[in-house]
Amino acid sequence: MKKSAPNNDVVKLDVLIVGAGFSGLYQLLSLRDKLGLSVKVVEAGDGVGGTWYWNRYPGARCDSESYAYSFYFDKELLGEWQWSERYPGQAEVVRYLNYVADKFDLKRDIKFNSRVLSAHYNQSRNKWVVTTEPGQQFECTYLVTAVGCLSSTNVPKFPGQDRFKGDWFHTGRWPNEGVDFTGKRVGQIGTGSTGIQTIPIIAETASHLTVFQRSANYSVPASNRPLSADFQKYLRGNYEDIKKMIQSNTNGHPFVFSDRKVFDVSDEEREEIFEEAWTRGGLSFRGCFQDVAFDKKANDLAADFIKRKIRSIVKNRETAKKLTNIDHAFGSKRPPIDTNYFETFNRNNVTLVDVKSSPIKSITPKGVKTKDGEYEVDILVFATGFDAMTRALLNIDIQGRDGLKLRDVWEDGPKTFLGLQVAGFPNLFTITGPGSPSVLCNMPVPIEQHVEWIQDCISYMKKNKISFIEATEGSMEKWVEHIDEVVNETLFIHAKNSWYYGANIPGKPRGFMPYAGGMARYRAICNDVANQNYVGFKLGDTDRGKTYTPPKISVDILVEDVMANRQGI
Ligand code: NA7
Repeated sequence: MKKSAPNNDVVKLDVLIVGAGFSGLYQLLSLRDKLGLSVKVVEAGDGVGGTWYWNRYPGARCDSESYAYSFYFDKELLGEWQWSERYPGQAEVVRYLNYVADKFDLKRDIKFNSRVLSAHYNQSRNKWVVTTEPGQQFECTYLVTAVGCLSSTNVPKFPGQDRFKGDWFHTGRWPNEGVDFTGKRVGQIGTGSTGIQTIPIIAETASHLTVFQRSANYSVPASNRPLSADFQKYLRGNYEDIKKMIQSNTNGHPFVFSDRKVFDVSDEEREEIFEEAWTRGGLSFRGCFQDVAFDKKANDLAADFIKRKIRSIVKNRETAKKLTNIDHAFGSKRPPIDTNYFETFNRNNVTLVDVKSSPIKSITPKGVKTKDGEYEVDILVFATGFDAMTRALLNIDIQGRDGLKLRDVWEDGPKTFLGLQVAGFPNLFTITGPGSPSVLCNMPVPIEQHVEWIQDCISYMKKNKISFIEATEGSMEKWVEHIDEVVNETLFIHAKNSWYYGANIPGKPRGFMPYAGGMARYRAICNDVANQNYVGFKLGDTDRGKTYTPPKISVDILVEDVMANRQGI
């Protein structure tokens, strides 16, 4: 790392945003063009896209429907952009984000190839001082992190890994130029949403693919297809209704959960409904009954249906047994959708190795050694996920009031108020931070909500001559309690080994990180907080030495007030 730039090179700004994915781009536009502030974005990659910039692995595809995986803040943009498929591939999402960045002339304010190392709050000047890897310094009043929830990769540390003679890649840091698997023996570790996407594609060209599965997973067909001209026409005429739907329902996806319950219908009728949902494909499968996501007995029937489907697809009985030996409730871990995943195990160049019963002991120079033997491979693919939701923030040395370190505050797990702020870190906003619905939703929906909430908040501060805002300790503690309360009403508690709980990273504190109370309820709470002059936050004016904490009502009462908006997970 080079030395920091001399002081006279410090870039002074109203706002610095970290990250140029969906969140960073829209936040830049919102604060620069709508509020007229001086704003820059710093981005580690050399292009826009965030998680989509890095995740270029074969088969990378969004599991939200394209027309909902879009910005809805600008009518013209909605009218101009046409998605080509039901589920957009990685390259198309990156094209879309470039289109947005160019349309709104955002790139001139983005500093690429620039990774934030530290961000320290200077209390006497009420400024954040931010240092980046090329040694650039920024000084800003507001610091907004738009670093994504799934951006810091998890590469497990197996003994002997550095002695491996072949090439290895993590799906979340895929080389720009791609990887040629033709005629190669490939080993892949991981069968989460990512692994389920890569496996069918790698199998097409590899001489042999060995899949190392630790946990078997449910998956429903994506039924991906080109969007027809008729559907495109329908979209153009109905964006307002779609917007209303995705912004008012529980998970930001363009479907509503059915009212009917699993046991309200006959066995035959239930089978038909599951069958129809399976054929339609995609994430809406879980919405075909109202109680699949809440009631374990209802969930068991959905799980049983999927397992029967897997058995009907996979010809080898042993392989089918490994694939259906699933240890969690359907949807309690992120439910993948796929294209030919289970079918791929019928190929004679694909082998499934169960590394739960026969764990990986080491990586050898030639391949992967499990308890039962060694598998020689030329290329090793780690589809092993992310240190989700916290690592990207903790990788930055963030220090708030009196040198308070975020790493210390989060030592036992992340704590925030609304996922938006942490007590002790004034004017630091964390878009889709832990404690917000984020990964449980179609991401652009919570992103737009956070960006607009932050814009309104800063606008309110300017109008009222308030120079800092900071979550109070009390509201943060109450929010953390509330996160636990709501998750206990869901089936997520049946998969405490998921990355939602931080369980995929050895030594990471365990606790459910996203907010499971539903986007509708969350939005209502955020609106109430803002409408009540930012109850739960401490606001003040450093120039006049005044600090003001809105009295009003406490957060737990507020939460009860909006419980009525609850709509499932
Ligand atoms: P996930 O969902 O965290 O999946 C990672 C996979 O890697 C999963 O099958 C893990 O098994 C496996 N894994 C992780 N560490 C190991 C070790 N040490 N040994 C064997 N297997 C391991 O990440 P994805 O990238 O698939 O998806 C993340 C999100 O990105 C997804 O939800 C979408 O939103 C996009 P495990 O299940 O932990 O036993």
